[in-house]
Amino acid sequence: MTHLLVTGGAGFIGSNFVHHVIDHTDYQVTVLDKLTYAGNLASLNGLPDDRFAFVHGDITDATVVDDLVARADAVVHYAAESHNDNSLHDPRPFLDTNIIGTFTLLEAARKHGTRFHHISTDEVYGDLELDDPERFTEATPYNPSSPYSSTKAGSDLLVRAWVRSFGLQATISNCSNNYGPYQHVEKFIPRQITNVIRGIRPKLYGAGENVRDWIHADDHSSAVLTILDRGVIGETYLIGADGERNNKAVVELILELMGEPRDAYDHVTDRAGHDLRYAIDSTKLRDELGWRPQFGDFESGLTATIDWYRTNESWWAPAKDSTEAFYASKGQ
Ligand code: NAD
Ligand code: TDX
Repeated sequence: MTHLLVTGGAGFIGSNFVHHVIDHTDYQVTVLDKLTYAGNLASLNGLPDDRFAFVHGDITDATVVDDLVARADAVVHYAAESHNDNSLHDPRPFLDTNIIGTFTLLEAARKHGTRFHHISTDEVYGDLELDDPERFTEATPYNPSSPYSSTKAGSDLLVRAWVRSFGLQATISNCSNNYGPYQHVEKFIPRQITNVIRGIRPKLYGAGENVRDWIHADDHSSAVLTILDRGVIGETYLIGADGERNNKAVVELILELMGEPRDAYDHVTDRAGHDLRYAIDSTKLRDELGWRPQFGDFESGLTATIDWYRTNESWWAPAKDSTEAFYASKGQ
């Protein structure tokens, strides 16, 4: 039986992966999570005691990390400071967790010869023009824009160096923007859904022309499990589901699906250095490992996500007022 150590498993995507693994394999899972503002134990409710354990700790703590990595067959590394806007306000935790935390895990995996899968983002490739016919591939040069994406790029390069220099048994995946239940209300889609529920007008940065390539978190999890099981050591795989949409269209769709006028939103101060467009070509993952996304229809995925936020207010309400106060202080 395989025993996975999942870092950041109390976050949005990490918790989705833990549920996915429990539902689709017979693996054991241990989560290591610091429970920052972004971690929520309620996202891990309902997991079986005989297959799941939670450890409260920091991935920069070499003692805790070494002990847990020694007992795992594979590490799946999700833990990160993940929000661009926070990284523009206070970059330091991004360096600590994304760079030093990843380094700490890599050293433990090297020492114990443990299989390692590193979760990363398409943001490491910078951004594309709106009319660029090319999309990101595994061969696109790194060109990150924000403190967040530069620390994720740095962590990817550390993994590559540990593979080449020390023979670490590692793979990397870079995924596009995720949506679905259990996402923190600081992020674009849940912020706008919970604003509408609270009677606050949605907030669009700048003109809203920026394009994101949306994928349901369930599809991200199935892709990561595929790479963990069948990926070639040393390889990078891009994960995406052909879900390009501009932000204005997404806000208008949320308003329509929630029964509000499509123009009932505000334009607010744009994000500094705001990436224009992300777009993923996931041909390698599809052709070489046979992975396919299951959520082809963004509108029905979004409808189910809206329903989830409507019926799970107790999960997100504690973070809502402080998140909006932070944005208001930035004119956003
Ligand atoms: P999240 O912010 O929802 O969750 C991050 C989790 O990591 C939280 O549970 C937090 O408590 C934990 N954590 C933070 N610092 C830690 C530390 N020092 N030690 C231990 N735990 C710590 O993030 P998310 O959106 O679920 O993203 C997870 C991963 O996926 C990140 O690596 C992110 O870069 C990557 N990713 C996210 C997206 C997206 O759209 N959200 C897309 C591509 C890749
Ligand atoms: O209120 C808002 N209004 C708005 O217009 C917020 C919060 C965001 N936006 C815009 C900015 C982006 O163009 O929406 C888009 C999405 O914003 P975020 O949800 O903050 O995501 P993004 O910056 O694209 O990064 C996300 O995808 C890649 C995740 O947060 C990262 O962790 C992941 O690496």
